[in-house]
Amino acid sequence: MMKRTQFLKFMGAGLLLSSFRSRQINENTGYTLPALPYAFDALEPHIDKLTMEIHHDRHHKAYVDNLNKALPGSNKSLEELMASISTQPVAVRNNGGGHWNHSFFWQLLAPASGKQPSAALLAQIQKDFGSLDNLKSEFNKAATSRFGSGWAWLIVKDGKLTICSTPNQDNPLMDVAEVKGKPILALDVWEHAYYLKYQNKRADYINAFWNVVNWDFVSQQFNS
Ligand code: MN3
Repeated sequence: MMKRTQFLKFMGAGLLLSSFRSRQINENTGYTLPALPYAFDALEPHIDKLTMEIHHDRHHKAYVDNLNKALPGSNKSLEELMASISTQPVAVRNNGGGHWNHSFFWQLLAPASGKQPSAALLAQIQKDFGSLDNLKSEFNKAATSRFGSGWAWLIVKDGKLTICSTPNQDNPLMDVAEVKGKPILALDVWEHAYYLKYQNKRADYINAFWNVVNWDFVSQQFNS
């Protein structure tokens, strides 16, 4: 049996240890990797399980870890960072952009459901592009023609829907972006997003992507 004094010492050490741990965690919170809102295989066969696993657990995690290294103790929101990214070192631009872009991307994907844009979003699409098919073909062009690594975007700019693309991990929220606006849909066209399943056939990946667009999320972004 443990004596009372030993027991108290034991408990005290435990409390010290746990308060030290929680202090460590608080100090190190910074930016955190959001969980995927569905299983790794939920987007099969359009986006495969292994790609999703590596993309989220390794690539996105690395952006978060490297952002925390580049900006220790930061309490700025990612949106604040994006709006003043020209004042930040390149590591913050690349990793902060990577963190925002992927956090957004996971949410705008969902298991294939056959759902469509909301009535309000569809009306705006028809106004600005003529039809959803035209929007898709314009978006596909931007995604296919982005040279090297980057993203294709559907944004709201001056009350209109606009398609653009960015290099690397830049996005239209950044003050340095060529075309600025509020993103409502995006596609990651880095090779790490599709190479395991589609190899050099980026166009096949882009076509498959439309099957797993979460139109509920995209419509919410449009309305907000
Ligand atoms: Mn990526």
